[in-house]
Amino acid sequence: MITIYSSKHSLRNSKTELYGGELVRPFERPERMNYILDEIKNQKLGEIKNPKEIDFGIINKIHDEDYINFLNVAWNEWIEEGFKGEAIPNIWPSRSMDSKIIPNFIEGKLGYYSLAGETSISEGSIEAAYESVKVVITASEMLQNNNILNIFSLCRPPGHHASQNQFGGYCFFNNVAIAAEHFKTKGAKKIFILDVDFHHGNGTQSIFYDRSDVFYASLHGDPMYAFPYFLGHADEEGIGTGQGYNKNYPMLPGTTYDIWSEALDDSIKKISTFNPEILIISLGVDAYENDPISFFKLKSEDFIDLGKRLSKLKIPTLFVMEGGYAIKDIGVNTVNTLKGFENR
Ligand code: Q9C
Ligand code: ZN
Repeated sequence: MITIYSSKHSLRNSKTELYGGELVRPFERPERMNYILDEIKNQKLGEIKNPKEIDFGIINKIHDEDYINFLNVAWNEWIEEGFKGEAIPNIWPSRSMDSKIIPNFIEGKLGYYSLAGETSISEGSIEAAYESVKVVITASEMLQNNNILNIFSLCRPPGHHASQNQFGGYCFFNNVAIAAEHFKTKGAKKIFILDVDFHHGNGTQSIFYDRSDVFYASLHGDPMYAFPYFLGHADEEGIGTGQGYNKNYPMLPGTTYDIWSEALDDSIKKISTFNPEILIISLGVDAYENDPISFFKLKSEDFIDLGKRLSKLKIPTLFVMEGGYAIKDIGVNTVNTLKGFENR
């Protein structure tokens, strides 16, 4: 399997994450990629290629123009104010003051355009987010043009928490959503996005919630107990034309592979029935038993079986990196999934 990867992800190197009342070094850090690259070589997954230049206009089909403009200027506006730290949101238009008016001052804009407070914007963060989009679009084009059956888009920063108009959960642009839109513009009629990251992909769900051409299904920690808390319940099934094209499998703390794989098998039935031209996997490996911020109990060998079960579908598949924070093991867990898929 070919991997698309850009070393420019390291432009995203924020020093702070608001966690447990402290500012800690972010869980989503550049070194994550080194462990994955090492394991790609170790298990001889295949070639690693750089992304090509792309037309970033595709981002406008998923994200609102004012949100994109905000991301483009946020860091500069923040430092022009003379603030000493990184840009961390700290106030939101919440239930009791649900304003649609966008403030002028950067602190207000940060709240308006974010869904959580753990993701600090730092110098280079948004440049890295654009590079991540380059990676996923290059991978998508190769999958569609070169008559190959699978490809790995080693994206960083991740994307599935980013909505039309909000960043958070370590995500700025929704890479899988942009890829799905790309496939549509190139003629695909139906895309299925299966999200196996530990966290619910609230951004991806929200983007496609009213559409029947992009089916979104997710296996994740029950939002009663896990980030992003306010989306991802089992009764969220889509709206309007999108009714019946969204499926959530929230699961409880301590969930092991025997339970998790039942949900997986159910989602695989949904994929077969929907019969998409392209399958996109939001591949987070934070369902792993030793992940520091998650509560599922998948073992490294379970990821091989995950890949194997997905491969039975025989649908052209784009794997896109999302989360995974058990730093030393994310390489093994990621490449196990891809190898499990290849050795069908
Ligand atoms: N107590 C991704 O995996 N904070 N994002 C969690 C846990 C945010 C995860 C705090 C986690 C975001 C792409
Ligand atoms: Zn995650």
